[in-house]
Amino acid sequence: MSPNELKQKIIVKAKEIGIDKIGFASADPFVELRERLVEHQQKGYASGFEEPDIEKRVRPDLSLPEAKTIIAIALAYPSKLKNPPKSAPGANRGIFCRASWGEDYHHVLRDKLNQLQMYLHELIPEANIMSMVDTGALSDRAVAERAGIGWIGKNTSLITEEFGSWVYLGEMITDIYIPPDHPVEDGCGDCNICVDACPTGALVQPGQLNAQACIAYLTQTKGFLADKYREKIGNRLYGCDTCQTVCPKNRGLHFDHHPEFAPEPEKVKPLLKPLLTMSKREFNKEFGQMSGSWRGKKPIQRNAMIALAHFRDQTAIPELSRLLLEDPRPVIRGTAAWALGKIGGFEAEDALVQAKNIEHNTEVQIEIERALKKLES
Ligand code: B12
Ligand code: SF4
Ligand code: SF4
Repeated sequence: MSPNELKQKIIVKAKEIGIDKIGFASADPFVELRERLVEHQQKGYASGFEEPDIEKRVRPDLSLPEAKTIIAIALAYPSKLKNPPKSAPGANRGIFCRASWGEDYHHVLRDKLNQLQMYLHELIPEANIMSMVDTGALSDRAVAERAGIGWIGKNTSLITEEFGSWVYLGEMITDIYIPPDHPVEDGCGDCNICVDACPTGALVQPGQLNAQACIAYLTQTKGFLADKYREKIGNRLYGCDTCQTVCPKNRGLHFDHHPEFAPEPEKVKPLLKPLLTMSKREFNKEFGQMSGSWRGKKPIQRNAMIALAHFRDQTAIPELSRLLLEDPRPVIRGTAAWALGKIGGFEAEDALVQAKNIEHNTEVQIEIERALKKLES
């Protein structure tokens, strides 16, 4: 079979198993990316979630010896909620980003890649293959860009012509030669909407992200959230979609043909107050299937308190007070103090005064002092 025939067969099979877009790239080192990653690390812009070894990130042959080709895939996910439940007084809601809607995408893409891998093995039994989605060493976006799946926008997302940036990415490295595709042209032009819309200025220049300032990252941290970001998070519980929802290339695009990614409105826009009292077991039962639960209950609970403060939800005061006075986790007590200071009122002040007398943790004490000062002013 010629390399071109092999490529055509893989493309046909990919369609059959529900892969929305496929592209082929050489497995040569990613030279330009190396420079970007070094700069990224040196400037302290990395999130810490990515593979730390830059050589592994830019050299596919360190993942698979004799690597020749990378097969990149993309799956579209929905961008709209049908009949979204609305926040109401005393029943405010948070939001999970779209990449967390439905079943965890890692499982869905891995399953598709496994099917494709089996097919390639049927055609070429001696092929060596290695697949990855998100958690692999390579930059999924750089691979997809080289394979012609789309271009990297100024918001750093990989944007496809057909599905906009609402796509998950994955790839398969193999030691079989398959003729490569060519990168597509940059489609941003002089648009700069995403950079201007970013609430924290995390897009430091077109295409470059300081992950440490990105809300998508901040919602996933487990410690105290820096003061300057608390107001910016709004009601986001996990992730941030702002630089994608404002993008004109995403306008009107919504694809719901993968039943796995269908969002359950009550899960992706959940009521906030129940999140404060949920046990670990209940949390896992409710949200465990979503990719947005990978960091566990604590960050979501912390973000839920910040969201309740954002809504100035007076009905949350009893629960926030209980957390401030009784929760064993300093981050939860301290954030509850901050939220009470923001919501205000006698009841909130009373809880803060009580907590001031019993609190032993220095960071929490500082939060309580600050909250009380805010209420005085
Ligand atoms: C760490 C990580 C994060 C971090 C950092 C994100 C970032 N932009 O670097 C945080 C937690 C913030 C994050 C957030 C999100 N993530 Co994320 N994340 C990753 C992960 C694991 C590694 C990314 C990485 O290496 N970043 C470091 C930078 C330097 O590398 P890179 O982004 O790949 O580099 C490209 C561009 O940034 C650009 N670039 C880099 N530096 C510079 C400098 C200049 C001057 C220029 C012009 C360009 C440029 O060029 C590179 C390609 O050639 C990938 C999976 C993977 N293994 O690749 C998923 C991934 C990038 N994330 C994904 C998603 C969906 C998201 C969110 C949309 C989720 C959400 N709604 O909250 C947001 C988007 C935020 C954003 N604006 O990027 C998808 C992206 C799909 C797509 N269509 O692009 C990926 C590919 C996961 C997947 N397999 O589908 N993520
Ligand atoms: S995900 Fe949100 S915070 Fe991060 S760059 Fe985009 S708009 Fe900014
Ligand atoms: S908003 Fe404009 S600049 Fe940003 S990614 Fe979309 S097209 Fe590009």
